[in-house]
Amino acid sequence: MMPDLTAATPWGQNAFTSSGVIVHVVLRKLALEPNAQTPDSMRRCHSVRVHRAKLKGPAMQNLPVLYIGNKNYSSWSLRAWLGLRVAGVAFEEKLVPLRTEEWAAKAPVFSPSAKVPAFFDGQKTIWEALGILEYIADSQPDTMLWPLDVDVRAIARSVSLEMHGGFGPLRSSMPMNCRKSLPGLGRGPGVEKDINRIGEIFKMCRTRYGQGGDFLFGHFSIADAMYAPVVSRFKTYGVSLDPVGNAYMETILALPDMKEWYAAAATEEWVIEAEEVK
Ligand SMILES: N[C@@H](CCC(=O)N[C@@H](CS)C(=O)NCC(=O)O)C(=O)O
Repeated sequence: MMPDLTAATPWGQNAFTSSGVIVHVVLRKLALEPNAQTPDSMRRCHSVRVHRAKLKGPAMQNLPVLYIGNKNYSSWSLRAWLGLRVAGVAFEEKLVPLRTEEWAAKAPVFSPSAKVPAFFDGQKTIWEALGILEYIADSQPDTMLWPLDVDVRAIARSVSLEMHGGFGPLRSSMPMNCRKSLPGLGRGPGVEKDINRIGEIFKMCRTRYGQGGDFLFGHFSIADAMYAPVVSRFKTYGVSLDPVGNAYMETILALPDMKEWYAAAATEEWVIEAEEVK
């Protein structure tokens, strides 16, 4: 069992976000169109934020902790963070800046893989963005993080895993950089093929499975969390898709949680030269 780092604060406030501890509580209600795969009990309205507060002291002690890296650069952190936020999971975030001495000291302690994201639920640590989101989907099914229908869920898992293990050329040539606008850059070998495949995925999901809402499978799912950093990259490097894909990208970028992530990234002062495309 990993040590309970939630209670320990030797790292100090500087290790965390500029706003300190952020606690986010949302009653996620799903506003789905009447849909054969959605029972009445699950047809609630989507992402209604009813409470957001900063809690201090004892009130936050039992919250799970999500360890993340720099918001400007850490695409895997964004996947887990956005999934938890849109799903309405209450958590405390702890940001440890990548490639710093602080990182070298802490990462092996908070995560078995020494990578972010890592999620400590008070008893155990879960790592890998997809592993964390799968855990929330399993342990809190009301979050509706996967489509209900088994067949549709299988497709959602397939596209999520395609993202988890694929698109290496795009990921290395177009590192996530929320602060920058670099249209036309990042076109390394193999990137065009990745862009085309991602465009196909967005179009296929939206047209076949997206009728119940604006996301890949209608309501927000893990698949959207997995592709959110790709949308961010396409914004940074000026990648345009077909009208269906472009509308989907607008939906992701307009999410209030996505905007909050961007606003925090804009205030970060760390610069990782190796991640900066010139
Ligand atoms: N497959 C992992 C990837 C995690 C990952 O590579 N995270 C990066 C930050 S975006 C990291 O921790 N890098 C630090 C390092 O490699 O030392 C996941 O899905 O979470």
